Amino acid sequence: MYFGKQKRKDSSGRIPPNQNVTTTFPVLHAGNIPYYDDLSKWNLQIYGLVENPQLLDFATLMKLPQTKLRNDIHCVTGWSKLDMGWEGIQTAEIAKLAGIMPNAKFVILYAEEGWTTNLSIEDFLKESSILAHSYNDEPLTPEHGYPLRAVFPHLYFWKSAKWLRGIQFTEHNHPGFWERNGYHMVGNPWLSERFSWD
Ligand SMILES: Nc1nc2c(c(=O)[nH]1)N[C@H]1C(S)=C(S)[C@@H](COP(=O)(O)O)O[C@H]1N2
Ligand SMILES: [Mo]
Repeated sequence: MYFGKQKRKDSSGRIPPNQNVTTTFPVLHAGNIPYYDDLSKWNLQIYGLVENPQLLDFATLMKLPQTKLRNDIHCVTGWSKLDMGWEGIQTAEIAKLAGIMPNAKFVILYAEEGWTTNLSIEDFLKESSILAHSYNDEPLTPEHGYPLRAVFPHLYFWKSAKWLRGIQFTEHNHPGFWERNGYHMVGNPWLSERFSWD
């Protein structure tokens, strides 16, 4: 059972401005897709303004409370995809584990190959925000972020880091890979926050 919106035929009110619904699952990223023979060398680092920094291996991560969420995502290039089923760890669980300090206001996500993105602590901690290992009841495929990706359905999909390896809590807002190249620091699709000048 996925929590969240029921699958609905009627998509009215679900499509932000200048977006079109696709039934495919496009693949978009900069750089190379990582392939892992096994996950023994994989870990997720949680650090910065936290009481208890973490270095989690995949097995430990899988022992944290698991949640299934259904949501819609919106890519800045103009496609939206409805009713995506994700399973993983809600970001609130990560916060609970690490103990976020009061002066932590922003988050930097680190992916393989040094790719980064940034968002506010409020956006990171939304109930719909999830660190997903599975999509529609199957482990993520390599091109969609195996073994772990972030999903922030309320922000343009570029904030949803694939191949996630690090989460850093910071006081200030540091632009990530696309944000340094002119993409919006927040990226709310309902406000068409595509570029920093929008
Ligand atoms: N690590 C990493 N994550 C990334 C990107 C990237 O280049 N590297 N691109 C983002 C962008 S621009 C989009 S639209 C989505 C695409 O996810 P998908 O390929 O699963 O559709 O991943 C996001 N996450
Ligand atoms: Mo994107």
